[in-house]
Amino acid sequence: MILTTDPKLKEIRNKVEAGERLSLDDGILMYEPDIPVNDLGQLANLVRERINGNVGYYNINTHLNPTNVCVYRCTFCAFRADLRSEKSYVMSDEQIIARGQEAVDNGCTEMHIVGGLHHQKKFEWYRDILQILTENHPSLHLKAWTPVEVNWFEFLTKRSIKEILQELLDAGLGSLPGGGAEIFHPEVRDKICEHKAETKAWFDIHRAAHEMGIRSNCTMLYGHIEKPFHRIDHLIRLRELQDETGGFQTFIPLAFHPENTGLSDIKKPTAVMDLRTMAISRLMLDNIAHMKAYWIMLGIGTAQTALSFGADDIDGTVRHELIYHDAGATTPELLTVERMEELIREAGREPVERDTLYRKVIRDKADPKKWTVGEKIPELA
Ligand code: V47
Repeated sequence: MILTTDPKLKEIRNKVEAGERLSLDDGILMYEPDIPVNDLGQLANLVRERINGNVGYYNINTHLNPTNVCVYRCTFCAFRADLRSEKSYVMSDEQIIARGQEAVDNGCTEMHIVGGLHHQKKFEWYRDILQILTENHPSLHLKAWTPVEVNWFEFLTKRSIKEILQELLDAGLGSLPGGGAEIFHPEVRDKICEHKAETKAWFDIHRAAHEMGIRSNCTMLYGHIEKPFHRIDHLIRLRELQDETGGFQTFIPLAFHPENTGLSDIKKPTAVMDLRTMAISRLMLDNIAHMKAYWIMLGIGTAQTALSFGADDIDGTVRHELIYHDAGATTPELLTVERMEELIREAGREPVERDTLYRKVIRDKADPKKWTVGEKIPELA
């Protein structure tokens, strides 16, 4: 039940209660600083509970960043390195297989794989990372390579998006992660990640993936040089592709972490901005089933609170995360399943383990490292 609503939100509240779509102007209004974040939270919670009830989803996963060497110099990135820098690395096949083994030993269902665009590596190197993981650890779902990598593979191979995606599927690709979206509007994109996969390329790749039956996630990097208009424009562009294909599973708003980046003079977004952005995202993206509060990036307390501000998922146990930790994240490197469940319960939600494709995971009671997938979690009507 909604207890209070600022009079300026009356029309928006009526639309949300009636299940009507919010406009660009509605979105921009919700970012006005005098709009109480709690009122937005209550509205977003209404939508969240309508779609996902009282459940708080999580998964057991690990990250793999095979190299940090990257041809691009995105101003917000603290992870990338030049080939000759002391910080640069490239993982060997043996190291990658060992990471897969560690993931299986820890009961992971998913490996999240993204990395730099190494100018001395061919497409086949990226493809074969999936191949060797699939051959050695077939139970892992490989959520791998964003449109930034796929766009680079197009440049390297001169093949079409669908040919590339088909080769990746044949090598074991399970789904696409949501990264590389940053901010789509050229006024911002051209300043923070010039040359990197352009907005049209990002959408063409997700569209092609969805047409091939590959599910994907989507993100937005906020809290740097963008304005509310750019954020809402970004969300509406995602909503439009989702109307067309229905292929996005979850949206992850990503708060900018400034440390060690080219934008280190900017302050990290506050928890209030994080919660406002989560709530507005839930309200604007009426056709995407899930909203992730990525605890690594938000911090544990804000991620828990976000479960009442529109989010229904706190991502995974995570292990070996580098992108945020290189940029100053102070969150732990991983959380145990017990801790994840405890945090979700403490936030008043019922923890449910899901796999990457939002199917319930059923664990073997005698040996929790063994699991099978259960029913698919219903999506939007
Ligand atoms: O694309 C990079 C962002 C993204 C910084 O699909 C930064 O389930 C903040 O996409 N401060 C990668 N953000 C992470 C990502 C992701 C994370 C969790 C789950 C999923 C999923 C996807 O991180 C990049 C970029 O937008 N990023 N550097 C930084 N300093």
